[in-house]
Formats: sequence, structure tokens, C-alpha cells
Amino acid sequence: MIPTITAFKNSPDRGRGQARDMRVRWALEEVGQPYNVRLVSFEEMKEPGHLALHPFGQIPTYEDGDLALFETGAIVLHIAERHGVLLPTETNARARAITWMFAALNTVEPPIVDFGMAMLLERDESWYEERLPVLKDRVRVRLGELSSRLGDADWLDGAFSAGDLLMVTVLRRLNSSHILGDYPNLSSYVARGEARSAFRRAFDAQLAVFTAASSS
Ligand SMILES: N[C@@H](CCC(=O)N[C@@H](CS)C(=O)NCC(=O)O)C(=O)O
Repeated sequence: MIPTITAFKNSPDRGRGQARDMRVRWALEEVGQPYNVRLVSFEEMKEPGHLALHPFGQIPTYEDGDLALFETGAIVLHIAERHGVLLPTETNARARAITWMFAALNTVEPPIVDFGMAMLLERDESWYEERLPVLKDRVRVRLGELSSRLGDADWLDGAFSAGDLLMVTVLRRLNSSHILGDYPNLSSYVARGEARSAFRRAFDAQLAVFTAASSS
């Protein structure tokens, strides 16, 4: 059975691979699993058919036979477990890799999303100029901590894992700011992730959707 994921029909990121379907595409490419993509508009995401798959009316979703999942962390974990790739087999190493998945989504992503959303949606607010440095500082705190932990290692804990996959996609959300450049080891870490052939295939596939939508 070939799984089906959902992605934006018209991604607001204009094909830069920031939408979260990129994580699922990348995981599927890493494990060598072909997949179908159902494109949904913002309106369709809020309709009953999609809400039955995703209670919050978002993308991505993942369907495989009787199984329907939402939340990228859960989807990537499922793909890793199902294929026996992207997670170490040794129990403790596996638990640590899963810990990095949670850290990416629960600890590193929130301040990055808050910062990005402010830049995108709150520029005209009276408090924008005052709030932005606060949000930026929160991002810097997390990046500093992550940078110290990574040190000169290639990946967060041994071999590349689902934890790295999620962390790289979270850090890529900063691509349009210059913040990451202040942390050379994190910039190199993201570049290493982006250089993986599975990442390239996933990136090209989501870019092709944007290119087709903008030429039609
Ligand atoms: N925590 C969710 C977040 C999903 C999410 O925010 N998806 C965005 C696209 S990247 C979305 O669908 N936004 C449209 C909306 O919330 O209406 C996950 O990791 O899957």
C-alpha cells in the first residue's frame, strides 16, 4: 500500500520547503517509501472531509490503509518505526533519538515559530518594534544552547536520526533571517541535512508543486 500525505495546493512559503509536509516527504525519502500527495486548499483544509483526518484543519496528514495520522512528530516516528530506519535499534540510543524529536518540536520550534509569525503577521502592530527583540532573544537562547550541545559533531547523537531530521527542518524556518549565521556549527548542521539526497528529492518534489501552481 502506498501512503498518501496532504500538502498545500498553494504553499505560502512559495516552494522554499518550510511547510511541514517537507518533514514527512523527507522521512519517506530517507526510508525509500514511495508516496502519493493530495493537495488541499486553505478552504478544503477546514471542510469536514479534511477535518475528519486532521482535527485542527492543517497539513500534513498521512494515510496508509486503515491508519490516518496527523502531527509531523507522530508521522515521522511512525515512518521510522515501520521501516526500521532513522532510529537506532539499541534501546537507549533509540530513546535518546526520540528525545531529540520532542526537543525539536517542543523546545526549539515554539520560539522560532513565535518569531517568524511576528515578522510575518504583526509588523503593523504598535508593539511590534518592542516585541521583536524579545522574541529574537528567546530564539538566540535556544540556538546558543543547541549550538553548545552539538559542538563539532555532525549529528545530535551519533548517526543521523529522525531527531536530526526534525531539528534541521525546524532550524530551516530561520532561513529568511540572518540569525543562524551567528551559530556556524548550526549553519553547517543544517547544510549537512540539506545535502542529503533524500532531502533534495523531498525538496524538489514540493518545489514542483509550487512551480506547477504558479504556472497554471
Ligand atoms: N504541530 C503540527 C503543526 C501543523 C501546521 O501548523 N501546519 C501548517 C502548515 S506548515 C498549517 O496547516 N497551517 C494552516 C492552518 O493552521 O490553518 C505538525 O507538526 O504537524
